[in-house]
Amino acid sequence: DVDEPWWKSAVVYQVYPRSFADSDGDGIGDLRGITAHLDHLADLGVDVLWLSPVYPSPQDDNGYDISDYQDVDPLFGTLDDFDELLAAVHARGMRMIMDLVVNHTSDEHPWFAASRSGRDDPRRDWYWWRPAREGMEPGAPGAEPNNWGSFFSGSAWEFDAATGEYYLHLFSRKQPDLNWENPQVRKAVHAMMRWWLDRGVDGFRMDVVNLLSKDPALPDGIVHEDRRYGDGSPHYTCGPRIHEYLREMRREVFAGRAGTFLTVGEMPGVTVDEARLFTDPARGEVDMVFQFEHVGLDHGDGKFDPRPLRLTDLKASLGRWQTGLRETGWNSLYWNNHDQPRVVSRFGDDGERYRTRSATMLATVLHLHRGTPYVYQGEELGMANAPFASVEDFRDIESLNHWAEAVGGGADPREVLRGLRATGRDNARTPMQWDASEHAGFTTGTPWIPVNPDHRWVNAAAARADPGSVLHHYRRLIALRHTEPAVVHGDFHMLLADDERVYAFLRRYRDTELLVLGNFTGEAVPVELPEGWRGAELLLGNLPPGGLPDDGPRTAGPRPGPPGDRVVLEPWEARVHRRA
Ligand code: ISL
Repeated sequence: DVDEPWWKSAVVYQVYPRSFADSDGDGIGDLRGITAHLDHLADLGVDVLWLSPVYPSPQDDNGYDISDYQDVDPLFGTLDDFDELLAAVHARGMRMIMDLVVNHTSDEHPWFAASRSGRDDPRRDWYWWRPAREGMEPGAPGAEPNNWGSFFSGSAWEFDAATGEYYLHLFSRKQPDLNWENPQVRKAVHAMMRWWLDRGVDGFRMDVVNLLSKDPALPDGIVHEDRRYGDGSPHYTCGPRIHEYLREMRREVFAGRAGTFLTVGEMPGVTVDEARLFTDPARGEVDMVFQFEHVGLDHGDGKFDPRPLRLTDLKASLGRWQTGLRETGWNSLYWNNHDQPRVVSRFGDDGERYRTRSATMLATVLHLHRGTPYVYQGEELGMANAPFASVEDFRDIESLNHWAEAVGGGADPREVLRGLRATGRDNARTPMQWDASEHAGFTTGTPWIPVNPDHRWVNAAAARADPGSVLHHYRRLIALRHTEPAVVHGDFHMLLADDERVYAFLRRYRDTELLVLGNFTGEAVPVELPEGWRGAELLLGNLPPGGLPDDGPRTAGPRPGPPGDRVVLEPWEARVHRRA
């Protein structure tokens, strides 16, 4: 194992700065706020902090629209504050990775200002400029260069009257796509990355990095039923030159550098087969990817048309990723990030009775898979979706644009609101809940988005004081990864693939075997144990150490193993058994 990369046994914690901790009372989280709360991360035992964007930005997409790659937005502080944070992270033996957002810049980035200034500007070709569709009046309805829709509703093209052409934006119109075909663009990005590494950062989480290479012909996409725009994704997802770009980046940025780095590529639409290529160490592209299959299983006709998850679908999907990257490559494991609704509301039960139990069950199942787990701020407290009452409560451009387009197109506003409440990204963006005080200890001012009222009972201070809290369970899971080699290196074998209620699998490493069981329902469920697990040690479970109220007395600490070949899992119970 000594030859294995360090990040295989690491756990990453994502901080979304705007919502983590506000040190100056302006209602927006900042770098000094993060520095002041680093012991929370150190106590959890995480190895890496992933910092979502803090660069200067008009904040059209909360910082994923960057106007200067080599500075810090005054909202979040200064470069000095950044250096202090980085030093404090390192002083605690942790590493820090930056968010690298280079599929697009802000339209207020000087590169784009130059590019838009005239058709002959040397930077014109740094972005995707195209004339109106053949034979159509520039700027007229339907004259866009192709039929692609944007991720944030509407066309992916914006007409620029000054030069009479359109520019491509897969996200908001304030996020023009960079043209990676141009070698100068790539060189500029590489130089910027080296600048951050020289400053001491330990790697990058690469935003939508599998969308960098577009088919330069930019062909129309297929228009699915009832849709206004075409689906351009086959023409930009894992496009023709993507592997070349990533290998070049690795070579130009990391080669010959002392230190140990982590790169993780965010890759919507990536398949297992592509991911194996991206993460094959011999190819030198990225260390791991974020795939999206398991967080799309409860989407219907798009993400804002939620439907119930079928557990068998989840097992089939995650199981396929485990198998697909078994020999070559590596998985990242996540339920949550700043784009996803809260997992306890989504796949668990966020009511008072089963919040802790279901959040710890979900954590156990995820963290016992093979791969590198990511914890998103507040997940370790069991933070839940926000009780948004109307569209006025939302801040996110994706949700607001979707509302305008859907309601404008005649959809039932109550249905649209139902979709936003279930999957809107603001669910993940309410402030971190530090304590039970008015604004949850997040700010002394007025938070940019209201705190979740459940912070009165779901908060870090209360969790710290309660050994049965979600927080302490995450701490135990992270510690287990650091002490039990089978968690990191064990192979993965799915059990009960057809069971709609229980998630079960084996991990095997040398002489150690782990059996993981998770009840995905609020009812007691009997389970037939596989051969030979009778009486096996319970390494970790999520029932209260003192036992259930009407369950008879139990001693604290590990409970004895299951008595027979059949066990009954309590509602939302999780167990990790070990035998050697
Ligand atoms: O949540 C989504 C919209 O349905 C995702 O498709 C999301 O946009 C996608 O995961 C890309 O996310 C990343 O890039 C976006 C940014 O808005 C997200 O916050 C970021 O994580 C554009 O930079």
